[in-house]
Amino acid sequence: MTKRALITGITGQDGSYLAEFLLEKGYEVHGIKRRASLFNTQRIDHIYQDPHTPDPRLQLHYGDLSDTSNLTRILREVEPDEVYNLGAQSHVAVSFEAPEYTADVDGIGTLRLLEGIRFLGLETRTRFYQASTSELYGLVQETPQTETTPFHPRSPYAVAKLYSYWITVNYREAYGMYACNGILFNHESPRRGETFVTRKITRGLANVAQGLEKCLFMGNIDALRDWGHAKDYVRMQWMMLQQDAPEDFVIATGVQYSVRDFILWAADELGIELEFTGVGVEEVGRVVAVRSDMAPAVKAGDVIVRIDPRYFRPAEVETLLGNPTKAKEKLGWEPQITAQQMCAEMAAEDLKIARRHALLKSHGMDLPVSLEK
Ligand code: NDP
Ligand code: GDR
Repeated sequence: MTKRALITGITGQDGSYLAEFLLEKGYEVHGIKRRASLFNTQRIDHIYQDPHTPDPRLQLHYGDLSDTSNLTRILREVEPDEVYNLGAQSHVAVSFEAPEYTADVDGIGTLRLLEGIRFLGLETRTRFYQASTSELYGLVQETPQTETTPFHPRSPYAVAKLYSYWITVNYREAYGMYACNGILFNHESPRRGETFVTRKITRGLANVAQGLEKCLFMGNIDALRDWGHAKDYVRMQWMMLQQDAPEDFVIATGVQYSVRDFILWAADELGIELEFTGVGVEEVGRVVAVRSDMAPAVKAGDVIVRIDPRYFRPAEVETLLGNPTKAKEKLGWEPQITAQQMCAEMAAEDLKIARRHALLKSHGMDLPVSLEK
């Protein structure tokens, strides 16, 4: 029997990798996409199938996590074996600006799905994965963090995700549903949204290298994160739904680096030797030497990284480091891509894009480069 999966957030970073993964496993994949005034399916266009083909294995439904009747109707139509709830307003800094919307989508949205499954009598058939997050630990109580480390969320995003974590546990305990949380630490890829720190760095430095931007403006570069690759992490999301009994798992690499480290790696991948000097908001990243033709627009002495306090958060999560022992021992999961390898892949992809832009520019076709607002 072909299994059917429903993915909320299929147009996002994880949704796109998970959809690829499940299609390769032979699943029929349904995804919820939002109506937008511009196309928003770039990450899945390569696996999209013309709906006129007979029995397309990837089907998209318009919907929104804020819309109960829409979610319930989609659940009824699809009758999924597995639901992956990846949809969210997923940006921590933005959640301080839109806290109520974030609570609705990232918190109550999860309840809407769980209730929909129950209302339709699917609770014994449908397995449910909740995209929980290391942001739950926030002000960390223990290092490294495990499945039993207490939570202390530090943003409206994390507080909304805390609700989702517990409502998932509650539906498991109250109704015997196969529902589980993956507590995932930061994971990135060339498909990462442009305003998350890793992608902002690789994209920004590639643009600087090619002369499309002058300088990269950063927030707290002392922040420490445990970064993995999204491809490794979506595999684990699927594995968590294939067990005999539902359980929650921490997914992390167990290795921690600073944002500053990531900037230095990305610069190095672009042939730029960079050094940081100064302290606090006066700290700058200055070019020491340029070692290749990848960065024709920069020269020794240029300041290409500066601190802009607008990117500081009202409450910061300074340090996160996960302990994935349970996932390794119980599920045999091992991350295969290191943070440095991932950074190299991201920098190479962003350099390709920046080179295309620079080429167009040199022929008088000046495409606007979106900068972070
Ligand atoms: P992205 O921001 O790349 O993707 C989020 C997805 O959610 C997009 O498809 C987006 O649609 C969709 N979405 C946003 N708002 C709504 C809404 N109101 N209704 C329905 N869909 C909506 O996130 P990631 O792929 O990186 O993360 C996937 C999930 O995992 C998220 O829940 C995130 O919070 C969580 N998480 C992520 C981690 C990470 O490091 N990446 C770590 C831990 C947890 P659109 O494309 O239209 O914007
Ligand atoms: P995070 O990821 O908040 O951990 O949430 P992000 O990449 O946004 O920030 C990581 C750290 O870098 C610091 N930082 C900056 N961040 C951004 N975005 N822009 C900057 O200019 C900048 N300068 C420094 C941040 O302060 C922070 O400490 C991500 C999201 O994917 C969540 O959805 C997910 O739940 C968590 O990871 C785990």
